[in-house]
Amino acid sequence: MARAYSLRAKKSDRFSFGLWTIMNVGRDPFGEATRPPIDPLDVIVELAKRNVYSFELHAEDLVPMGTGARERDRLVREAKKRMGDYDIRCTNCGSNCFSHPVFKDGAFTNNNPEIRAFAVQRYLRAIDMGYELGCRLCNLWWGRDGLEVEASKDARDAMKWLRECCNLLTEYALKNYPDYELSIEAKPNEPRGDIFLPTTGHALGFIATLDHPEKWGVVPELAHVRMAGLNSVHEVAQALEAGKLCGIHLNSQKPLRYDQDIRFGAEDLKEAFFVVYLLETSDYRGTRSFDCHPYRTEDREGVWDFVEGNMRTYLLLKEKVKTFQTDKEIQKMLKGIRAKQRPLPPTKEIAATQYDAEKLMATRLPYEKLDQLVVELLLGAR
Ligand code: XUL
Ligand code: MN
Repeated sequence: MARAYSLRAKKSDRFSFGLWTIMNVGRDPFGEATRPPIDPLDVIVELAKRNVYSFELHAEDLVPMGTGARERDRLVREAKKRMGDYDIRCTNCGSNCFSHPVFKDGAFTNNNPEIRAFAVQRYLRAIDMGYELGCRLCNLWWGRDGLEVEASKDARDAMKWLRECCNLLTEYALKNYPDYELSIEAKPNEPRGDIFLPTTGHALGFIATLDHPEKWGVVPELAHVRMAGLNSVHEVAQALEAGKLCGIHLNSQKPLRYDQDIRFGAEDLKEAFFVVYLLETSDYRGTRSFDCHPYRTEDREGVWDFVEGNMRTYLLLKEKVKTFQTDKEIQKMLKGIRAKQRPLPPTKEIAATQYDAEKLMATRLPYEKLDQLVVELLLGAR
């Protein structure tokens, strides 16, 4: 039967990949690389050819640490040229302050203020580079900012240092690029035993304490939420409802395990469906960005199967969202369950009302049927 929709990505789908996801060579803590590296400039072109809307990067993905100023300028020029020639944008430029051994005990929360300042400097340069590449978001994932040894840092100091560094970045952005935004990507652990601000909720609480909270948002990553055994749909929903969703990292993950970072939808289709539902039924205009990597068993060709797979799953789930919204049985059921919504009365009235618990609990909640309908919809039976 011919499909009424296409599984081919369009620029208007706003798909995005981190350069580092494609540059991943399959190394893990127990094994060496299993495929050859791909040059970041080639990654930009290959993504563009597949109708990917944008890429994200750490400045160091394009310009490795230690590169001289002239070579840095050449690489940025070359990236811009390829972006123009092949029609692809850059939508987030962060900094890698986690790989180099200087950051072995953290960047923004290192006990050494000189290392903290060095990390800030790297982010300032990432903001400069991002601006040159036409992007307006600097997403911060402070992977090494955490600890294993509780005695080694006072977590209250860590909060103050994180705040100081974030405020410095805001000051710089406001002064030089007033339309630049910053965001925090939370993760509970890995590579540290515990990372500071482990969830998006923690990040939102922290942002409220910054000098300019309005400049800051969050970029939840589904796998990070699932690593903590939490509900990624709710995390994205909270960020959306707070008007703070700057971006999203889509991927997949078995709960409570090491950071698996696998293809979107590979493990958790129902959760993935409800995330797509949130993105597609809200006013979110950001990218649908994939932050995962091909299985270690893949060769170079498999990397592009991985790219296509992420986008195809998203497009399929987007179609399922439309079916969900037009399925008469599901919608009728939802209408019944969610009833007529209205604001609660004033406390005076609430305090004086006689609530009849027996009567209130009699409302039927046909959740077995509802959930089965969603399962059938996802399985293609509706
Ligand atoms: C790590 C992770 C990072 C950030 C970018 O788990 O998600 O790749 O997205 O630094
Ligand atoms: Mn990520």
